[in-house]
Amino acid sequence: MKVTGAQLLARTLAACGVEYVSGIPGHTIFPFANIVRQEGLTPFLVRSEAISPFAADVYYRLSGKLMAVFAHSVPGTTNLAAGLANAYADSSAMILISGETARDSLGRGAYQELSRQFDGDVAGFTRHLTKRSWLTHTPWQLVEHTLRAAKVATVGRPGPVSLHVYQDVWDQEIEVPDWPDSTGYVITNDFRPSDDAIERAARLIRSAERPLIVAGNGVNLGRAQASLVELAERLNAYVVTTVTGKGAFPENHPLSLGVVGWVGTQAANSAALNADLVLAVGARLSETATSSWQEGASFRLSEARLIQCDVDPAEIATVFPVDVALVGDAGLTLGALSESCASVERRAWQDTMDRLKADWRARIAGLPDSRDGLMQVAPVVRALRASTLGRPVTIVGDIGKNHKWPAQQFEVHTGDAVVSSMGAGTMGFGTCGAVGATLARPESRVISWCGDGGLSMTSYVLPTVAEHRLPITFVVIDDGAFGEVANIQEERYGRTIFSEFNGSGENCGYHLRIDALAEASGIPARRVESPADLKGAFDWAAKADGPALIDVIVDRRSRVPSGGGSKLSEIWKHPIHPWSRPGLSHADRT
Ligand SMILES: Cc1ncc(C[n+]2csc(CCOP(=O)(O)OP(=O)(O)O)c2C)c(N)n1
Ligand SMILES: [Mg+2]
Repeated sequence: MKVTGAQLLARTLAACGVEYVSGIPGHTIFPFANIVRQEGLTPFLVRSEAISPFAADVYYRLSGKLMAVFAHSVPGTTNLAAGLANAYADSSAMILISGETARDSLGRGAYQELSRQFDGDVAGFTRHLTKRSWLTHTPWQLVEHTLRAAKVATVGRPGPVSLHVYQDVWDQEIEVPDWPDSTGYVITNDFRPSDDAIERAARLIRSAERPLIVAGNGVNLGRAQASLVELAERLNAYVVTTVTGKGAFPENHPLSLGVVGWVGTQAANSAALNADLVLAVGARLSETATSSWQEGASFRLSEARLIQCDVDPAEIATVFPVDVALVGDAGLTLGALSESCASVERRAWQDTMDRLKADWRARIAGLPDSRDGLMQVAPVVRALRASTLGRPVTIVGDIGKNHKWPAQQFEVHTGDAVVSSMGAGTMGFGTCGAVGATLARPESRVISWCGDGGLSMTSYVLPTVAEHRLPITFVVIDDGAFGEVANIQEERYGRTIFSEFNGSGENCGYHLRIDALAEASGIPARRVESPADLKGAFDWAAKADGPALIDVIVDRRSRVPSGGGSKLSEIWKHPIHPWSRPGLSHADRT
């Protein structure tokens, strides 16, 4: 049978389980765009290429399935670079397909060719933002490279991959005996630590008096939430999560202490400081989770034993030395530990933690709705939680101070998902990423939680969402500023610059009408200026048959309460070299 390169690629993607293809065509990639629907894939048109990788990133995190994102040579591919880099930093996967200049024209500076240093070199550009890139010269390679790309993207630590296809390859016809079949080419993540390593870890866990489990993004990516609950209950051990690990453990569970680190809860940070054993699962022990690695801020790891489990050995013992390294899939590792450990009563530790947790809850419940007549953010989180009880919710959080409130204060229940980006932390993740959430978890209520800066930076998402009638509720925390930046500037420099939306003082009182922007795009919107109107707005949005937007006007000076972790504005004050501190000697550790 005779087939074209474009048909081969589309078929191979389908064979690898890809359902959605998202992007914008240009002349280097027309034949592929043309064939997508015919080959059983679902096209998803966006208003900017920048949307597609964020959508694919969140889609992969929530479904474990790859989305294909395509772009036209230089302008299209560079336009989606931020989302690609963001996925790479947070270990999320997708397949990027980029059209490249036809081979006969290479090196001449053809229209939309990147060729000053190397001929047709968009692949060179994406190389730094992907786990692996391929330059595809023949239709046969389209099959082989796609099979390899699907495997590399998802096995071990996930990451985005890219295929760069010369324009002339799309229409080349070849004779093939059969359609591509992925069986045997796409393998699974069933790596598990050795029995010996599990036994050494179990021995430490059994002898610990104050063990603490720190669950990170790897638990969510590894879909190991149920195994985590099983191990925590088996050990009777408390669990804290990182921000990206939020949702890995239900926060209404008696053993949950919430999020640890910069935006953590007092209970989580106290537990991390006082634990004598930390079991980190799929957690990098990153800057945000450990309060900039400062000893004695969120963790005191020089005095605690550390067991670190990760599918990528490169992430183990990067800053903090470990007592046991467990390299393997999160679910399989947690399962093996459950089989090797038993429950221990730790009354004094439990009493202390339960008291700290109750104190923290009371503090959050008592946060005022307004200060000096200006709305705060805590009541918005409370209204969101109240309006989503009884139905699974998926919150995709953008970057900025706005996302700290849900990270710290939204109580996630079984079946809920909260998706955040703490690797590259790119604005637009929460707005464009919510698109992928609706495709991955249509049964849940999808919330895009963002700031006015993030929404206006990516406002092309509004017509995209309206066009597809995606049931996303945008909750815009509107403080008329790049509030995170403004707050840090005020704390550190005593003034703001490049951060308040008032034309640098030239146009005082300017305020973008985000509700009008949404309505002009076809999304019904409400502007909320008083806490008393929050409930009505959330109830209205819940009933919307399609997207809705709530523009919440809040105090520019609002700040998330400190749960003990160190703030970004403080990190310059401290030395950040935990390895230079005295701690357990090597002899103690072995
Ligand atoms: C693409 C991008 N540019 C710049 C930054 C740096 N940055 C972090 S938070 C922030 C301000 C966010 O403003 P907004 O969306 O209004 O949220 P707020 O902090 O006001 O809640 C900026 C500029 C970033 N993270 N991503
Ligand atoms: Mg803002």
